[in-house]
Amino acid sequence: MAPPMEDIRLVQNRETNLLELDLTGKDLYNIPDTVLQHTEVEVLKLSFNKLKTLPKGISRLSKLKYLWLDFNEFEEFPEVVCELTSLEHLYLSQNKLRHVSPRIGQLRNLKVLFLHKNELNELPNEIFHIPSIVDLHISENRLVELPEDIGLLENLTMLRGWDNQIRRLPDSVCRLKKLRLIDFAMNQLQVLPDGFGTALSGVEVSLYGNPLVQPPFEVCCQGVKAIADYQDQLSSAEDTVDPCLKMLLVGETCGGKTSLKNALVLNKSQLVDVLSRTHGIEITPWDTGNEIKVNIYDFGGHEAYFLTHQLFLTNSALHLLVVNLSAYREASFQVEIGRWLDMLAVRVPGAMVRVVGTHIDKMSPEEVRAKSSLISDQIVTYQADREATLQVIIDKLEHSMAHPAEMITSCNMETSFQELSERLDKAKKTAHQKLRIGQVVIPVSSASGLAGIQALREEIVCMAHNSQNFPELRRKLPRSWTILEKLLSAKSNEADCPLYITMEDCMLMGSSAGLPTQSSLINSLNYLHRTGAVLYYEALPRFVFPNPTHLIDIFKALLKDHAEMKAEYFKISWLTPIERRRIDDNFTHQAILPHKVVSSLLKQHTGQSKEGLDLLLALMLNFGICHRLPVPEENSPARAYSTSDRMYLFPWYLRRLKPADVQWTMYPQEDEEHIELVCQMAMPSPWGLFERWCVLSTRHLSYRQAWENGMYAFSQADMSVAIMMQHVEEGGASTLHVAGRGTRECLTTVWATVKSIVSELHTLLKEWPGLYTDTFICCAHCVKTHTESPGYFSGELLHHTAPGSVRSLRCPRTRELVDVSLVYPPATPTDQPVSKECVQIVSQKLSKTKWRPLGRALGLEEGDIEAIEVQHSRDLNEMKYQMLLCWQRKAGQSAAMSVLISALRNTAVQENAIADELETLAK
Ligand SMILES: Nc1nc2c(ncn2[C@@H]2O[C@H](COP(=O)(O)OP(=O)(O)OP(=O)(O)O)[C@@H](O)[C@H]2O)c(=O)[nH]1
Ligand SMILES: [Mg+2]
Repeated sequence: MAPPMEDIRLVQNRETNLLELDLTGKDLYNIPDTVLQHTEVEVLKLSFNKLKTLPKGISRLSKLKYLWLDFNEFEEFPEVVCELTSLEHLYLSQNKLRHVSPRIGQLRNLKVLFLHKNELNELPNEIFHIPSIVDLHISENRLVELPEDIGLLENLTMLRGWDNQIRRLPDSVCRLKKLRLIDFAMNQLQVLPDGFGTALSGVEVSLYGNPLVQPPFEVCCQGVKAIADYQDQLSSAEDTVDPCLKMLLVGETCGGKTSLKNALVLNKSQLVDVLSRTHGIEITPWDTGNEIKVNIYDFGGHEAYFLTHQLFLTNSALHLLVVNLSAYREASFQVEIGRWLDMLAVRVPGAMVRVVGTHIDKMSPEEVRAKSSLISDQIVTYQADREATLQVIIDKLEHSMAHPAEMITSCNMETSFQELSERLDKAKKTAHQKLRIGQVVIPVSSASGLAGIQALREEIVCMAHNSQNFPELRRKLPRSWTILEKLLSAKSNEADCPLYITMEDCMLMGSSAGLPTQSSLINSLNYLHRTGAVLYYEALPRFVFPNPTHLIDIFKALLKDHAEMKAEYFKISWLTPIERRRIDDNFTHQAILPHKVVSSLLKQHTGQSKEGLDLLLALMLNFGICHRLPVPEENSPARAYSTSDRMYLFPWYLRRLKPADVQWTMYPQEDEEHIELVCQMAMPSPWGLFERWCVLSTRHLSYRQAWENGMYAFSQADMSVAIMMQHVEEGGASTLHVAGRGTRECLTTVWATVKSIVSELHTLLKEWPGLYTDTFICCAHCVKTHTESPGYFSGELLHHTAPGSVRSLRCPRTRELVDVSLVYPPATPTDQPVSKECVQIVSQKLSKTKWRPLGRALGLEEGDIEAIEVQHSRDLNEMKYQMLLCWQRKAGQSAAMSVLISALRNTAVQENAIADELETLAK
């Protein structure tokens, strides 16, 4: 059915001034003749229709610059578009095209060519002879190769080809000097072209989901710089690394993991006593008698360890999900299997998983068969449900794109559209990265007789040998890297191996291994960290932990279940009964422990010196495991809640509900503005995400009350701005909220604080690449008017500023007008970076007691501050200087003069004289 005539009218776009004809989502099978009469049209939008062909007459639209034909039903390439020689943008994605006409080469002005999500096996070479192309999107096709001629696209800035079957990238991609993004995730790439890293320096590279061997995946996911360094080092000398498979035993407590490990390694039954639970993680080498060695990571299945487990998960490992088959019931699926699969799916998407059923010595063969087949069916349903959940998201996004009138979630239609299509890409990529779960349960008994153990052993060896499963097992590395690994491993095997090696010592090791520069050393350390050989965190750049198990001991000391933790501090002999009662009270109700107790527990478990203890605490803070409570100002309202001791809050131990005295009303007061951001996920939130988010956010906050699923605080920059963070879990889905409130005068601070906290969340979320999330800005008008389910604006707006002319926007749900300053954050002035001279001034003049508060006001983590203190404890000026450098390094371009000046004026710092001096200098 043709759309009514009045719909077919030319409109001049207010922003671009181009003449547009918009027929998106009109269910068109053919293009109405009236369209062809508009020969002056420059933008023709025909997305989301049912078109299979284009009429010849379309060639009359000779001024056409933009042609949108995506989400239609083209099976044959519409040749006639090749006559539209003014075309600059051609969108043909989401059709069923099997080929592209070579005549496309006639479009000499083409800049953007979108062909993704079709059925293309190959592309005509002519595409690569259109030098004007800047953006080529060929993802989600069936391409197996790219021609060398791609190197001729000298203006190309964006090259997206994810989800194809491409086996190698042509060497000529290294000639694409203008490239900013290259995305070939989810292909079949094993080897990258020589010189790729150096030639494409500064380019954003996405290569996950490829069986990369050269460079290894762990190097590629660190970006081009690491690739360049690897390739550079490799060119001087290479070593073949002995294959070693990382095998993780995961699953519920008492599933039989440790007993299974014993059976595999010792080849005899050694059942674990039922009370000897595994604490943390135990790593055991297993000699399979085969060329492939295996390192078994045995994870304690108790909830207290869930947080830290995730830190040890890496791609390219084999995961055995161990279940007590004898005790298994249909209703146990979520606890025994589902939530473990959830954890793996979001943390290491695409990982290889096998389910092992233990305790079969207690079952009849029929029972084993029945339960195994029950589990297999449940896994199939689980996977189908997960796919369906993501499909719902994908369908919704496609629907929004097809109905532009409903989807306006910002001032600018193009931004909304682009944002939706990015979210769609993300959702599709997430859906694509499925776990590789074997659906057959492997039945074993670790009791005498070891039924099924030999078969499991053979299966593991067989899987390891299959290069499709673990292509990276047989890898070549730069000789300098393997030497460094050997040196570090020798160190970790020494009887008195220290917890950490300083960067200075590590540099010496590096240079004797042939890594002359610090950056080449760091790349190699990052690689070793990702393989699990050492631990090296960018947030603690001066320390390398040669023995990961030592760190596990530390986690063990502080992450236990409630009862065990209580038992630990009750054992501390030097506490008086009164002290003990107070500590117990604080811990039970507020999850707070004083410094002396934390130190004592760490000391018991790790035997560390004072310096070592401070470093450990810094490490805890960096991991987001606990945070140090600020010591409030003498006259601050927070004073009543805190003491002058150093106190640490461990959010996982919080069991209490929201305390009644939290002064946050359900709705904002008349004179208050309310800015709220919501992060939605269609599944339970990953373990520890909310707690770690709260810990890391505390660097922007001052005084807080925390409870099991929430935190209430004030902005660090202005105590009259209140912040509330909450975690809501409902019907298998979860949302994380952060809301800020203050009077209109404080609106800029409200926005700034909420933005910083959201940015902490987005940084954290990178640790869960398989998790699909959406961030929204809650409609402030809805909140103010107590609307039950408020409308949502796109979270992308956080990164934009409102167009100057717009004063208000319509809520996407209620269509009511809302003030634009409550939807878009205020523009931040672009100002000058901090000069060396200013850094000198601040480090000389800042008073002794203010360097820590200043570091916090600048957004540094407690861990950074403590690490600086440990390293430069004898030189105060150096400490201040390093703190500022650390801030500049971390904040990058945002390390502006205005930020430093306002931090100096912060209530906790109050170095106004220095701020004035800098201000004068800035003028
Ligand atoms: N009969 C029989 N008992 C088993 C088998 N596997 C484990 N057990 C017993 O089951 C209990 C739990 O076994 P563990 O190996 O400690 O279980 P786990 O999964 O390591 O437990 P956590 O360390 O707490 O996560 C112990 O009492 C074991 O002796 C088995 O195959 N047959
Ligand atoms: Mg165990």
